[in-house]
Amino acid sequence: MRGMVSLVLGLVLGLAWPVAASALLIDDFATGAGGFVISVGGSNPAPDSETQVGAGILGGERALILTRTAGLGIAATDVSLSENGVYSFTTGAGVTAEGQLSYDGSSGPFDPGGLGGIDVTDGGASTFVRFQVRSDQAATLRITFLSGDIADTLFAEVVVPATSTIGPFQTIDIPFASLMTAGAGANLTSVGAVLVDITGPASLDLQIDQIATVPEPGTLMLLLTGILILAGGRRAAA
Ligand SMILES: [Ca+2]
Repeated sequence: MRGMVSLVLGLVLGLAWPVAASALLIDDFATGAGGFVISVGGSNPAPDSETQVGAGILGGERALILTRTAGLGIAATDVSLSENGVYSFTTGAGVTAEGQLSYDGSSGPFDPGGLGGIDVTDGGASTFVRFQVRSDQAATLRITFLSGDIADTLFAEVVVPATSTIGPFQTIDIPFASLMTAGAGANLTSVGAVLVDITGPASLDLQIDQIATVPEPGTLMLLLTGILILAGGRRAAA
């Protein structure tokens, strides 16, 4: 009986541990470096974009998009491999822009079903989407999940507090339960595309270190405690 309990415990831990520990990485910006600058002059809106590929990116590909919306100075965006990979959004004095990271698994036109139905809940293990982000001014991050139709989404908007682009990254956790619905919503266990939008004031410098879905902090310890209590009870009974 004790051998059976150990076997069952081993199987449960073997199944539960990697799911809970790994979470689901959307992007840590450690692959697919590059970027571009929207230069001084011209007219607005001034859009530009670049497709970047890498093994660590959800769907293997990200589109880096930036649209200058006011001011005729510089706006720039890039992914740098420094500091374990960082996404940067930068606008000059008097310049505002809208940044977007698009994950749809393809380099063609945006495909709201392009990822083919990814379970961003990790089979239910992940209940939050987590940003590691820092910014020199308050800015707005919006994350959008789509399941095949551009009009049907789950989304959330959060304000990134002004800190610094030199200090540590801030952790912002958004519970899946707090996502808002547009149209018919989306299915988090069958996601076809993920969008991250950045907006803020002029002269904004914002950086993202990582985007992932994660278990609620403490969930793993509760799970292990429950398993150990269960195993202990069975052992006592045997
Ligand atoms: Ca990173």
